This record gives sequence, C-alpha cells and structure tokens, in this order.
Amino acid sequence: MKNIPSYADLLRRQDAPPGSSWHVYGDNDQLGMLNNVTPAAARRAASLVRTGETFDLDYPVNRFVPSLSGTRGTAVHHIFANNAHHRDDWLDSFFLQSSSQIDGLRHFRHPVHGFYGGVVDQEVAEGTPHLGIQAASERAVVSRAVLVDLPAYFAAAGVEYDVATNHAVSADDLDNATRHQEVAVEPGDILLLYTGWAEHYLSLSEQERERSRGTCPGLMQSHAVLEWLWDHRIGLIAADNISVEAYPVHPDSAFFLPEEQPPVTGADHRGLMHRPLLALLGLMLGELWRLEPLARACRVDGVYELMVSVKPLNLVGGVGSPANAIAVR
Ligand code: UVW
Repeated sequence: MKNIPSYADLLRRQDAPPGSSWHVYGDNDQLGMLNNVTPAAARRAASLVRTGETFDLDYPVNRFVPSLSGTRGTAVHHIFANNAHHRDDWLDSFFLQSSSQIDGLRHFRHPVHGFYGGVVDQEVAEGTPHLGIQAASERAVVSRAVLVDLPAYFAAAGVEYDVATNHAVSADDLDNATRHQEVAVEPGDILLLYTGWAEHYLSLSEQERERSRGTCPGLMQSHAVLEWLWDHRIGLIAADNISVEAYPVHPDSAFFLPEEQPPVTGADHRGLMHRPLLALLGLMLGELWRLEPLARACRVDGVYELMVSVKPLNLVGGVGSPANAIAVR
C-alpha cells in the first residue's frame, strides 16, 4: 500500500481529527488497520509454516467467570432434541467479549470526535452494518504474527516485572523486546503481546481472583505507543490480558480528559488508549487470547514469527466477537 502517512503526519491533520487515520484507507472504510493485512501478508504467513504444529488461541467460553468487566454475564448453554436421535443447542446470555475476543471498531467512540471514520452515533445500532464485526469476519484474516514474550524479555534485561500489577509497556520496550528476540515487525503483522497475565489469573484461588480482577500489565497509554503501532503498520494487536493496555490506566496516560467523571458501573475508561486506538487509528484489539502454550513453543526454538488466522463471528453490526484464532508454526 502506497502513500500511508506517518503517525507524525496524522497528528498534524486538519482535514480530520488529529491523530486519526480517517479516510486514509478510503472514505467508507470499515476495516481500519486491518487493511494492512494483504494477500502478500497471507502468503508470507504461509511460508513460515515449518512443523505444522497448531495452537488454539481461544480460551473456552465462560473461562473468565465472573466477568472481568463486571458488566458481562455468564453464557448458559442449552441442548434440545426434536426426537430421540437428534440434538441441537443455543446459548443465552452470551456476552461476545467475555472470553478470548476481538474488539471491533464499534467498541469505543472517541469522547471528542466520535466513532471511527466519522460514523454518526445513530448508525452504530442493532441491525445496522456500519463498523460492525462482520467486516473483519468477511476479511477472513490470515497473516504473519510476531509474538512478543514480555516476561522473558524483562527477565533477560534485568527489568523488574510483576504480572500481578499494571506494569506499563513502552514503545522502547517493544523495540528492545523484538530486538532481543531477533525478529522484525513487518507491515500487516498481527502483534501478539504475551504478558503472562491470563495464566497467572487463572491459577489464583477464587478469593484472589476477586481481589486482582481488574489489574493487568499491558501497553502504556502514550502517543509513543500509538506511533509505534501505526508506523509499523501492523494489522491487529492481541494480548493475553484484559485490555491490551495496562489496566487500571497509568496515571501518566496521555488520554485523560479533565472533565470526565468516574463511571457509576463497569470498568473505568478514563484515560484508556482504546479510544484513540479504535476510534482514531482503527486498530482492532484482541483480548484474553490464550498465548501461553504458543509462547512456550516459541521459547523452545527461538522462532517468534508464525502464521495466525482470525475469524470473528459474521454478526452484522457486532461490536465484538470471540476471536476464533489459530496459530500455525
Ligand atoms: C476495558 O474496558 C478495560 O476492556 P474491554 O475492551 O474488555 O471493554
């Protein structure tokens, strides 16, 4: 793809919100940075398959119960039969973002500029397609992925890292970790940010989980991180944590609004980088991905590049979806 502006160029825009990629991929764009995943990226991914070992990157539905957000219910599975030789089933109370998931472009609007591409609020509704997750499903994403093993990198670099905290990962950390792993991030890549959080959380007792529910390491809320993600022209980022970003939000987040009040219910979104990531840059986010077995395999042979496929539900107007992600090495 030619003529993609740099993040510094985006910040200088006057024809659209500063820091936004609106219209860079076309006037009615529905995919945002997923446009960086081209057929060339899929071919490149296929060329990386060596052993044929496959990895399910999804945790089971209901693996994170009670919900981490505090506002998502527990799915209830029902089975029925039309006759003695038949079974069929359905789910009630299935919150699409309650386990391994993709946050689509409907998930957050920007508090000042609104939804990605200037889509008006009324168009983001049940039964309308604008910015819905079906666009990502129909794209049938296959791309090269790079796994960034943060615990291993921090250990090698002598950096103190506690997975039970909201340790904030900087753009320099991303540079240093990929250099340490001797792997370069290429346009169209899926960045897999392995923090170790999900396995840590799942190993806790019920009471410990209750106490630690809302805290995880992840990306620092900064323009330097946005610049890194945009200028590397990645297609998607996914992590094994709650929010891709460090949560609770770092006090030095560049994205706080002075007038914003804390929420009455649910997660506190003040200062969250989800807003510029989704609504300004158009970068979809994968959360709660099951990356631990893959990270272990990468450590064994030192190969951190692989093929990943992602197939969200083809739900017209969906805000998010189970990831249905698979890695092949
Ligand atoms: C947060 O709001 C912290 O995460 P999510 O994307 O799951 O809503």
